[in-house]
Order: sequence, then C-alpha cells, then structure tokens
Amino acid sequence: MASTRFAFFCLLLLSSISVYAQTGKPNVIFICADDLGYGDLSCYGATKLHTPNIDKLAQQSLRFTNGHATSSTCTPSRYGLMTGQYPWRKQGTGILPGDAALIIPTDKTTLPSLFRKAGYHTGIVGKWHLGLGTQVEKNWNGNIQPGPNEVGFDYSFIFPATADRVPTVFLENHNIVALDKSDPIKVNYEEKVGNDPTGKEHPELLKLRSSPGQGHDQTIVNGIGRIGYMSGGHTARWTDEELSLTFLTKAQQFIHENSKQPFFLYFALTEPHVPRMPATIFKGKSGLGFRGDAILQLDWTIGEIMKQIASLGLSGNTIIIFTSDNGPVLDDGYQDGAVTQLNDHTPSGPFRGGKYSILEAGTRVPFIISWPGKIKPGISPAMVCQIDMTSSFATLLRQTIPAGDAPDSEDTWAAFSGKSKKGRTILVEHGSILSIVQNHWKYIEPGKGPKIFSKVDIESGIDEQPQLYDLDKDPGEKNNLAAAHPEKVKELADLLQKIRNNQAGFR
Ligand code: NG6
Ligand code: CA
Repeated sequence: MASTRFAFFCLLLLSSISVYAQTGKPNVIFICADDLGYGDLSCYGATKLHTPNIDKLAQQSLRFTNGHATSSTCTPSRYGLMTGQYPWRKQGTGILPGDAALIIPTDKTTLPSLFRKAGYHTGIVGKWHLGLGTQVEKNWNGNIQPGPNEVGFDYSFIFPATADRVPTVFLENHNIVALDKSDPIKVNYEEKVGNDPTGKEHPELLKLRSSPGQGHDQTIVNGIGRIGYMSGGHTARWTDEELSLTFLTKAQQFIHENSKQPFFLYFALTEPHVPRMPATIFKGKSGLGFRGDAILQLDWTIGEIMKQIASLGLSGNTIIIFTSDNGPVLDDGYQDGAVTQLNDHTPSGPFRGGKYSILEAGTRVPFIISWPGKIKPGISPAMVCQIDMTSSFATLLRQTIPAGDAPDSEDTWAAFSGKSKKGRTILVEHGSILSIVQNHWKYIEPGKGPKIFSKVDIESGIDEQPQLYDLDKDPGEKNNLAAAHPEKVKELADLLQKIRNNQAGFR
C-alpha cells in the first residue's frame, strides 16, 4: 500500500516536473484578501492573532514591507490590478453597487488575458466587484455577460460585488448557480422589490446587528441586512457560513483540473470584509470577535491550498502571491465584536489610517511572493504595487504588451523575484484624494473633507494644507515636514500633476 502510494507520488512529481520543464511556465496563484491590514498577520508583527499557515508561506517567500494596493478601497484597487491603469484616471471606478455594469474594457490587455496569451488556463474564484453585463438593468436569470470570462478568465466562480451587497448569489461563468427559474431574481438599488423583509423594517430578524447610521438594513438574507434590495432566487442565495468553504472548494477544483498545464488562478477571498460570518467551527476561536475569527478562517484556507499544491507535487513550479485589496477597518457596517473585542490588536500595524484613507495603512498591505527554489526567501524593502503584476509577468513570460495597454504598470519583476531591492521609485497612492511617494518622501495633496471618517472611525489623511512625510524616519506619518521643505513639496506636487496630466494609454 505504502509503495503504491509512493509510486503514485513519484508519478505526480514527474508529470508536474515535465509540464514545467516543457513549458517553462510556472503556475501562478494570486491570492487577494479583502480588507486585511498590514498588521493583521503574525508574520507582519501581529501578536494578538496567530496565522500559522500564512506565516509558513511567508517563511518560504519574499516578504515585502512596502507592498501596495493601488487604492484604499476595493473596486479601484482591483481595477488597477486587472488593467494596469491607475483607477483614478477613469470615471466610475469607485466602490460599485452590486448591479453595476462591467467596468473593465474587453479589448485591452488585462492581467488574466496576458496569462491566457502566454498559454495559461486562467481562472478566478471569489469576489469580483468590477461589474457585470452592459447595463445596470439586467436579467439576472439568463446569461450574464460581459464579465470575468470576457476580460481574460477561461473559468469564473464569483460573487458579483461584496458579501454585504445583493445579489447574494454565486455565478459560475455566465450563470447564477442553483437558480430555480420559477423563482426569478430581481435586484434594485433604488427601491424595494418583492416581499422579503428588510433590516430596517424587521431588525428583530437579524442575527448580526447592523451598525447605526451605516445602512446595511435593506433585504435580509441569511439573517443579515444587506446593501440593496433583491427578490426571488431563494435556492440560489448563499449561506454566509459556507461562503469561504465554497470558494476554497472551487479553487481546489480548478487547481486539480489544471494541474497538468500551466494555470493562473486569481483567488479573491472575502475575508475579513463585512459581514463577517465565519463557519461555525471558527466562531469564537480568535477571542477578537468575528473579524479575528474570519482571519483565522482565511489563514486555514491558505494552509489547505498549500497542502493541495504540495500533494500534487506542484510546490516547485507554482508561484503563490498573497496580498490584500486595501487596508483594514473594524466597524464597516455591523456590530460583530471587531471593536469591542479588539484586545489591543493593531490591524494597521505601525501605520496611520486604514481602509478609505490616503494615509499609509490605506494601501500598504501584506505582500508575499513564494516560488521555492527560484525566489530566495527573505524580507524586501522594495516599493512594489499590485498594478505592476501585468508588466512584471509580461517580462517573466516574455510577452509584449500592446502600446497603450496597462499604461501605469511598471516592470518590477527584478524586485518581485528578489534580484533587486529597488522596486518603483514613484508610486501614486489613491484614497479619496491622491498622494505621491518618491523614494522615502510622501506628499499628500491638499483636499477638502473630514479629518476622520467618523462612521468607521478612520483618519482620512485629508487636510487643506499640503502634507509631506519622510517615510523612512517617520513611517507613522506623524511629522508633517511640508513647512520645513517647501521645495520638496513643490517638486512632488509638480510631479503628481505631471503624472495626472499624462493621459497616455486608454481611457
Ligand atoms: C461602503 C460600505 C462598506 C463596504 C464598502 C466596500 C456603507 C456605509 N459602507 O460603502 O460596508 O461595503 O463600501 O468595501 O455602505 S470594499 O472593500 O468592497 O471597498
Ligand atoms: Ca476591500
């Protein structure tokens, strides 16, 4: 028995080695958490939470201490990742409702289409939040397109927007999963549709209380008030406790089915975005409320993926990237213990701000890359950004990107692969306003707005005066040096303006 298993193992190993030897193309799994902060993992210094599986991945990885999403919220951040274009260049890339039309162009290079062109089988499993179809008014009961499959993914298993937005259903390729056609789905973000109770009318039906003043009190699904109204599709509605396991199962299925050819998987986890409603076995495990529990569930998920990759003999030829779409938030709409059971945990790590903010914790996120035998494990201070995936993988895969596509994506493969400690020298960060980082200097443009986003209790970073920080000496952005260095302020303000005006590429 043992020898049969050994022979089987050798066969697996040989078959996968030969695929890589033949193609020279490593598999790539890009894992993106949702709202996970720089300080949320023990490998990034968390002490109140332990994430052993991601720590193990980090030990075999290059771990970046200056890794960024393009923006401090989801839709723009993922738009940047997919298109290689700064999202603030394009109207309509803010946080999308669940019925929005697709905002990714179907005729331009995207991260998945680059892999597809290079001969990969490409898939997405998880959160999408980049719109579906050509218009808001759409028939959810038929073929829904364009969507992920039209922008480069051969396979998709997604939910349309966020876990707190209707419709709370899965789509596999173009169709809603488990939809009973005799109970058609309707979605509306303006007015109530159907007779399902809402959180506003029936708070007594809620198993998770919505935070006062933060909405999340429209159609109730699975005892949770959502943003938006929906009716019908009762058999297709997800159970939040099963969400993560469903995505894991589909991701593993995709990996299994494609283990004999190069594949690219964008695994877009929903944790720890609200509503945090982890599987029952994780509830109460962290002692930090459901947010902490959701992070433990996420950590377990990563462990399961790593186990699968190892058991398929793919560890040596699979690049795993783990990161987050934006910084952390505690109360983002539900009273789930994230605030009351925080226990001095610091989701933003040493940085100021968080989700929605232009301060560092808005976009500076966990960022680790593993490629055993090829990328030397360690820590890198290089400034890297998710927007650079497209150009960097184009270099690795020897692909050319047509002129004008992915216009803001820089080739930083040398930094991603650990050959260089220098990544970008310039990065524009994006919250509700812009900032620019050049080397260790960060300039935040003056803006109008609240100093604190009071509902979520996060510093916005907005000020009517220009701000200048030396991130090397002052990573926590405590000392505004603008008055002391007016020449630097001018230089960076001019540079930001120049980049803003440079509309090269598509719009
Ligand atoms: C906000 C929601 C928040 C969350 C966020 C999107 C309110 C008051 N808040 O508008 O709960 O859904 O949008 O998060 O509605 S993101 O990670 O997808 O950007
Ligand atoms: Ca997010």
